[in-house]
This record gives sequence, C-alpha cells and structure tokens, in this order.
Amino acid sequence: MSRATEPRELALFGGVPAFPVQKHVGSPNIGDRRRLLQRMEDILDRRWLTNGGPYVQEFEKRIGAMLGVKHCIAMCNATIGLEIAIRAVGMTGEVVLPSFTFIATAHALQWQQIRPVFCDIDPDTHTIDPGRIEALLTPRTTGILGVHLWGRPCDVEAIEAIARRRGLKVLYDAAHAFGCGRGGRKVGGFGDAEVFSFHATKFVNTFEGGAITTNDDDLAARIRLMKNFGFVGYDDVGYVGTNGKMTEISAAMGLTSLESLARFVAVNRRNHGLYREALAGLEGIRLMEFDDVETPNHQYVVLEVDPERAALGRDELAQVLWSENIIARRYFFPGCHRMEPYRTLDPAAGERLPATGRVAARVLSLPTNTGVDPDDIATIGRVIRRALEQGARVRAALAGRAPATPIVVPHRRIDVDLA
Ligand code: T4K
Repeated sequence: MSRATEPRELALFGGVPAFPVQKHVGSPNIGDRRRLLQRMEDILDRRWLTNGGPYVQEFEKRIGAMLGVKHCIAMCNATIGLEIAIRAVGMTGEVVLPSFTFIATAHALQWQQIRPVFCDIDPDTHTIDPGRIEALLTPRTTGILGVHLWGRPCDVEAIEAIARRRGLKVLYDAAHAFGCGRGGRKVGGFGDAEVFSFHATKFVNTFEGGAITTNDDDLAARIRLMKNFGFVGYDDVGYVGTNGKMTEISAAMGLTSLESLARFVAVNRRNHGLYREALAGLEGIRLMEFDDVETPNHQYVVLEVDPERAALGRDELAQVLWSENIIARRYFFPGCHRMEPYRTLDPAAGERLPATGRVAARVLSLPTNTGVDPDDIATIGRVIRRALEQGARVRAALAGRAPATPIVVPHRRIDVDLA
C-alpha cells in the first residue's frame, strides 16, 4: 500500500508528489484471497482448466439467479462477448450507438464490417440520447447498441419503443453495469441481450472476462455454439464460431469476487460520498451523481470540469494530478468518432455530436474502489482544491509545456534475465 503524504507544494512546482506510488483508476477489487487460493488448488487437483468446467457453470448460474435472467453465458472478455452477441442477434449493415464509450463498443461492430453510426448522448447522464436515434436510421440499420455508461442504465423504455416501431434489434454494452439497475429493474434482462465485462478494472473481475445475459432461449443456444467454435456434437460443427470461453481460474476469481460484492459496493459508495465532501463548493467542478431510482455500483467517480467556470481546464487539472502520481483518466476522451478508423470513415460525425464533444472535453475519472482509502481521497481532494486555488500559477507553469500523458508503472517491475 502506498502512503499518502500531505502535499505542501504541488509537485508541479517541485514539491514531493502526494503519493510515492501511482494511484490508479481501476485498481482491481480483490475478494477473499484464501477462498480464491482454495479454488485454484481445487482446479489444479481436478485438472479441468477450461471448456465449461464446474466453476464456470457455477459462476453462470449464480449470475443468472442474481440478475433474474434466464441465461448467462460466461465469456473470455466483453469485447468478444459483444462481437458474438452482435452476430448472434443478426445485426448487419449499420448499428446506432453512442460515440462516448470505450473503443471496444465500436470496434465490436466494425470488426465484422458493420458500420457504427454514432449518436449523441444526454449531457446529464452520459448515455445515448434516444431522442436523436430515429434521425440516424436508414434502410441499412439493423439495431441499436446502448451503453450503460458508469453503470447508469440507458433509457431502455424509449430505446425499446423505437426498436419495436422500426423492427430493430437491441443490445446493451453493460460493461460497467454489473449489479446496477433502475426502478427495481436490474441490468441483465434488457433488450435482446446484454454484455458485461469482468476485466480486472471492473466492479466484479475475473482477471479478464465477461458474460452475455439474455432471456431468449434460442439466442442463448446460438451464443453457446458461437463461443465454442460452433461445436454441436463431439466431432460435429454446425455453425461458424470462435473461441469466447472463460477459463476455470477466471470463474474462480469471479465467484470469489461475487462473495465480496456487498463490501465492494459499500466501499465504492463511501468513496463517492467522501469525494463529494472533499470537492464541495469548488467552482466549475461537478461530481456525477445518481438518481434516487438508480442502483449504482459506484465503480467510477466521474468529474466534469467546466472550462468557463473552473480556474483550470480539465487537461490542466489532469497534468497536476499525474505529477502527483494520481493517475486520473480522461475516460472516454476524445470519443470513438475521433479515433481511427472512424474519424477517416466519417470525418463530419462531430457535427451531429455536440454533447459528446462537450462532455468528452470535461470528464475526468478519479481513483476509487477498494484500492483507495479515506486518507487517499482526502489527499486527492486537497490536491484538486490547491490546484484550483493556484489556477493562474498552474496555468502559467503549464503554458510552455507539451501536454504529456503519464507513464503507467505496474507496482513492481519484473526483469527477466534470459542469459
Ligand atoms: N465496453 C465498455 C464500455 C468498456 O469500458 C469496456 C472496457 C469494454 C466494453 C470492453 O471490455 P473488456 O473486453 O476489456 O472486458 C481499461 C480496461 O482494459 C477496459 O476493460 C475498460 N473497459 C476500460 C474502461 O479501461 P485501458 O486501456 O484504460 O486500460 P489500462 O491498462 O490503461 O488500465 C486502466 C487503469 O487500471 C490504469 O490506470 C491501470 C489500472 N490497472 C489496470 C490493470 C489491468 C490496475 O491497477 N491493475 C490492473 O491489473 O482500458
């Protein structure tokens, strides 16, 4: 564990960085190590490492029961999960999705020659704005891919009404939304299917992993075939497939994570409250809050820095934090439409995405989860406050410098000597 030191002078001005070791967004939540190690021993004893082993089956059953959804199919990661779900529901041609998301959402379509058509977001919730979807539909559109960003469920009622009217498939990228819901409805059963990520940085992690959930029996059967090369029998393939399987060791981590879910969410909720206190009253700084009807997992603490009102812009504040070893992330700057191949394929997309552009220029995710403690948050809050108080000085110091992104250092480097 790193120890935070009281920042007297900002590191930008030659002071000692607030943290001796980098503080990350997405530092993994880790459950009961003893249980995990027991399960790992069991896996080795059984000599059954992957291909639908007992831990994967248990993991799928537990998630299905927890989310109240008929089928859960564990995956090696959410990106492959999205690709398989997209293919299994029969999306082709064009699919409407937000640009304000992790690049994997768009790539999962483009990877299979489906054109991602970027839609603007609601600037308050950061999720797709259903009021802008219909204007983007063409005869080639086959579906809508919503993203429950930060664990905030999309406006599923409005999206599903459009889909019904226009005969479209609906998928949700629920990478951030495990354990989330709204108005008593849990993420997992919306649309034709939903796709979760259990990457190391997610609320529940399986090192790498993901899952597709659906209430559609035929779709679930197709997905199961597709994720296992299309095998329908011992020596028989009936479908074009790929390898989307989760390993036993990942499922063991997942089961162990599920057992600590209540602790993870309690810590995340506490952290969110502590950030609220630490950042209270700062001009031009907005902490993303959730509606009373939502059940968030609080896996992300998201700030918006208003360049008109705050003493520093988002990028200036990020530079200050990075120099203090606080590795805040500009998720999801600059928006998928401004990355390749999309910016070449649709160079004018930004014109119809004003809210995406505005939000992408303001957002900053701060370290949270079980990897930070209340002292860390107090320190991060003090650094932000101090940076804004000394806004003019910080701006002047950064003016001549090229913006530099941080070099992420894993906690311990391993030097392999092959000589
Ligand atoms: N859809 C959405 C909306 C998503 O956000 C994602 C993934 C996906 C789909 C696809 O899911 P997967 O196929 O990954 O299951 C990270 C994650 O790799 C990615 O899973 C996640 N979203 C995205 C938001 O964040 P990067 O490129 O930012 O990763 P990286 O290596 O910079 O790590 C992020 C931070 O976490 C760093 O500050 C370091 C820290 N970290 C990372 C790892 C792996 C740790 O402290 N420990 C670790 O073990 O994408």
